[in-house]
Amino acid sequence: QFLQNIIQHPVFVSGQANVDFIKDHAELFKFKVRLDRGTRLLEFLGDLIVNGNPDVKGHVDPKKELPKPHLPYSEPGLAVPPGSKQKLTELGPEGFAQWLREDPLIHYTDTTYRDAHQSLLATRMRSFDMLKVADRYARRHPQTFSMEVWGGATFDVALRFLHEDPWDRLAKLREAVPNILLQMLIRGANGVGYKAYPDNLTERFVQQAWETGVDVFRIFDSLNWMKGMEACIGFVRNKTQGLAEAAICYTGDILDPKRNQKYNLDYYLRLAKQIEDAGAHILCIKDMAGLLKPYAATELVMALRATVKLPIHLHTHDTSSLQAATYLKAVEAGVDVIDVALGSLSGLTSQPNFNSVVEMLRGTPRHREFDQLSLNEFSNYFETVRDYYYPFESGLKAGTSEVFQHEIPGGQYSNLRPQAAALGLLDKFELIKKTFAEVNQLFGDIVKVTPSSKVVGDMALFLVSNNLTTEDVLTKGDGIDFPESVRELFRGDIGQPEGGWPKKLQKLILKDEKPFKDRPNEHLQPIDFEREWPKFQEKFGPGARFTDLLSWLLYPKVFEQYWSHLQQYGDVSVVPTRVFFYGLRPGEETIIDIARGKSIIVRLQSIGQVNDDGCRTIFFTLNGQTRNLEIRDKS
Ligand code: 3PY
Ligand code: ZN
Repeated sequence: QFLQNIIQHPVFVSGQANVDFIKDHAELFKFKVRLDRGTRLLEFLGDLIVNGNPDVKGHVDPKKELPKPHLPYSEPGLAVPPGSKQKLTELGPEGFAQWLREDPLIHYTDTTYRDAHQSLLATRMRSFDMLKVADRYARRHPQTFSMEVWGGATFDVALRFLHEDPWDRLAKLREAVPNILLQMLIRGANGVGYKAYPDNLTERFVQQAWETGVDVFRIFDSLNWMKGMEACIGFVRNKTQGLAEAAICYTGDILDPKRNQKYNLDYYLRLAKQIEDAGAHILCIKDMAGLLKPYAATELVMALRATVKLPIHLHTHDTSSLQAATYLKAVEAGVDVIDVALGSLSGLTSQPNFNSVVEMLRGTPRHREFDQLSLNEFSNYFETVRDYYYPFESGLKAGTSEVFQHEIPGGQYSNLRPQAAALGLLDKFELIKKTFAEVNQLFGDIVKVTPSSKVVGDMALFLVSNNLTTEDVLTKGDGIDFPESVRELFRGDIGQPEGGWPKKLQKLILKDEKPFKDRPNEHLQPIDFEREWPKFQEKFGPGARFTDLLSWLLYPKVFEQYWSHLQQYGDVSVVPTRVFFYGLRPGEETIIDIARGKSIIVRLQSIGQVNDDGCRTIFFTLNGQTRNLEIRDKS
C-alpha cells in the first residue's frame, strides 16, 4: 500500500468514511510527517553520497573530470517557427503523407533523444539533459522532420533506473518542441514491453501517447508478422490524428544469394503492400542491425517506391560504419526521410551522423538546408553530456563488419556485453556473438529485433554458460530445460515467423506444451478500465494519474518501485545528471530547479563517521541554512 494516511484515502475524500471504516483502517491514522520537497531531495542526495547510485556501482572513476556543457545559442525571445507539426495539423494525416511523398528535398528524423542513447548508452539519457536544450533545438532547427523521443526501451528504463515518469518526459518535450513532429517506437502487439498486452491496453496507450505529445507512431513486429501490427495501425488511425508509420524489419542481405533465400526483395515488397493495405500512412524500412548495404538500398528503395504509394522512411544503425553510403544510395533512389543522430551521439551502434550527412548532400538537388554551425553546437553540447554516462558505454571502439555475421541489433549490442559480464562471461564475448548467429539459424533464420532478438540473446547466453552447442540442442534437447523466454517464443507468445517454427526444435523446447498460431493477444483478458481505475487510485492514492495506471498495467513491479521512490524522495528528474550518478564531494554545490522559477542551492559540507546505529551524519547547507541528515550506510 502506498497511501500514507486517512485524509488521502478515496473513501474519506468522497465523504463516505463511516465509523466501521475508521475502525477497520487503524493504519491510516499513523500520520507520517510529510517532508517538504527540498528535504526529500536532500534525503535522496544523502543516500547517493553515502551509498552511491546502484546503477553505476563498480564503474565509477572518482578522478574523472566532468565539465559543464555549453548550451547552444538560441536568440532570446525568438518565437518558435512553425514546422512539421503545424503541417500535419493543416493537412491531416493522409494529406501530410501525400505531401511528404511528393516533397523533393530529403527529410531528417533526429533520433538523439531515443535510439541514439538506447544504442550507445544503454538508454540511460535523462530528461534533464534533453530538456536543457530541446526548446533551443525547436527554435534553431524547425525544418527537422521529426524527433524520435519516446518508446522502445526508454519507457521501462526511465521508470526502472532513472526513477522518472516517461509520460512527464513526453509532456515536457511537447511543451518545449511545439513545432516538430515527435515520434515514438512501438513494438506492435508488445507495446513498449517484451510480451503481448491486451489489445484494449495498447489502444488506450496509443490514445494517451497522442494526447500527451506523440505524432508519429513507428509500429513494428519483431517477427515481421502482419497480425502483430494490424491492430496497432488501426488504433493510431482511429484514436489519434497522428501518423501510423509501419515498418518492415530488414534482415539478411537481398543481394547475397546465401542470405536471400527467405528474406529477398519479393518478401519485402509483399510485406510493404500488406502494410499499405492495412492503412499505414508511412512505410518504414527498419534496419535495426545496420545490414542494409548501399547497393541493396538502391534496389529496395526503388522497388518499394514502385510498389506502394506511401512515403518511405529509412532507419539504420551504423555498426558496420558503412551506413552513410547506404543513405547516399537511398537518397538517390528516392527515399523520403532518413534517421540520423547528432554527431556526438552518432555512429557505431547508433544512427549515422546528422551533421555530416547534411554536408554529404550539400550542393545536390535533394539537399535540405540546416545551419551547420548550430547543429555542431548541439553536437558539442551532447559530447560533454555523453561523458556523464561513461559507465554505460558499450566498449565498441570502431565499426565492425562482424555485424553482417551476427546480425545483433544496435540497441541490443550495448546491452549484451553487460549481460555477459553479469554472468561472468565477458571473456567469452566472441563466442556469444558467434552463438547468437548460430541460434538464429537453429530457430529457422528469424527477424531479430526486440523482443525476438532478446530471446536469441537469452538462448546464446544460456548455451555458452552451460557449455552447450546448437548441435547439442538437437541431439540432447529432450533433457534440456530451456529458458522461459525461449519456451514462450516457440509457444507463439510473440507471434509467428515467416515459414513457421522448425517443428522438431519446437517439440524439443515445448515438450508436451501445445503451441498456438493465432494472435497471442487473443488469449488475454481485456482490461476493465472502469473497475481498474478506482482500484488503482485506492492502492496508490489520489495523486496517481491515469498515465500512472497505464505504466502500472505495462510494468507492475517496476512501476511500484518507481512509485515508492517517488513517495520517499519526490521527483528526482530535476537533479543534475552529474549529481544523480556520482553524488557530491565535500565542498561541492549544486543548484536544483525544483519547480518553475523555484531553485534550491545544496552544498555538501562534510560526511560524518558511521555511528553505532550504522548511520552517518551528512552536513549540508540548503539555501545557506545548515541541515544535518542521518543516512544509513548500507555498505
Ligand atoms: C526497440 O524495440 O527498442 C528497438 O530499438 C528495436 O530496434
Ligand atoms: Zn533502431
